[in-house]
Amino acid sequence: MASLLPQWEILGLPVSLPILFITLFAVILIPVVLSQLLSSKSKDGPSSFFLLAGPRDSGKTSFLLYLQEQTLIPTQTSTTSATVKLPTGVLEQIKSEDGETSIPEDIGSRHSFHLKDTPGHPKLRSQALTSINLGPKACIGIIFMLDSAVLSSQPRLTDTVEYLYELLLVIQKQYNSLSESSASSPDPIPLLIACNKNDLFTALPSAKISILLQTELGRMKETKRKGLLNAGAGEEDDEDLDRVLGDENSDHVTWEGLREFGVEISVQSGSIKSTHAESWKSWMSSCLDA
Ligand SMILES: Nc1nc2c(ncn2[C@@H]2O[C@H](COP(=O)(O)OP(=O)(O)OP(=O)(O)O)[C@@H](O)[C@H]2O)c(=O)[nH]1
Ligand SMILES: [Mg+2]
Repeated sequence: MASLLPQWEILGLPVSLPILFITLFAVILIPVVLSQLLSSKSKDGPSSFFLLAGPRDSGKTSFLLYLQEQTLIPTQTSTTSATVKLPTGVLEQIKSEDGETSIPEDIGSRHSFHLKDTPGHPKLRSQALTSINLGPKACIGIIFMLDSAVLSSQPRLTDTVEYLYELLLVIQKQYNSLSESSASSPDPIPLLIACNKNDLFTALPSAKISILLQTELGRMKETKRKGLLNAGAGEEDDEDLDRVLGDENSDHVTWEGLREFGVEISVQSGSIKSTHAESWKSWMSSCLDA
């Protein structure tokens, strides 16, 4: 029986209409689907990374080396940023009864992520601040590492809070412009305040550090708002308002309140020295899974 469907000839071969459609469908759709699949895995790519920031000597480089080597390795003060690629298996290390850690063999190298270590010296902090990028294929999450054992010293507390304030302002500014340019509000970026060195007896617990930081950030904000009111005498100045963290009508800073300004904060204690970093690693895993 002769086919009712029209037939074409390509290179002298008869081709029916359904075959032609299926071929075109495969040729056009397969590359599109493949590129979508690959871009959804972009957290593996070099343009997506965890940013490691925080004051000097807090243990940022030690944490990076700890993830690589599973032990505390001697470090030197960082003067430049360094990015390393790590398998996601390092976040799922198994701790045996004798305290030894190992990476499960089957997941050790399946996927990877990048971690960017930055120097904590006040003059070099711009390296971290300019790395913050809330756009697509950018920061997966930010780890702000601090030394839990020095926060009872006022100068060290002020230094830590000044850095955190600057970092949160950069996030807020970027989030504001992202929100203005997109129809729906973008997701806040996850930020872990990693309270390191809790093996030291002067270390404060994370709950106390959390309250201390919110109070000090509030104080810093109050000072900036007061300066603004006195200087501006009621005039609005966009540049100065950019220096106010969170709600510009309040002196308070709370983690919940900062959520609508683009950041989701979690505060967790740990110690690289006593290989106690599980909560930081599971926070990183949850960012990769999100
Ligand atoms: N007691 C204790 N010491 C730690 C811990 N983690 C890191 N250190 C020590 O803290 C010091 C500073 O560590 P680094 O990793 O170099 O600090 P950093 O944050 O990279 O410092 P900068 O590069 O100057 O910004 C080193 O002597 C580490 O051995 C910890 O959990 N407990
Ligand atoms: Mg360092």
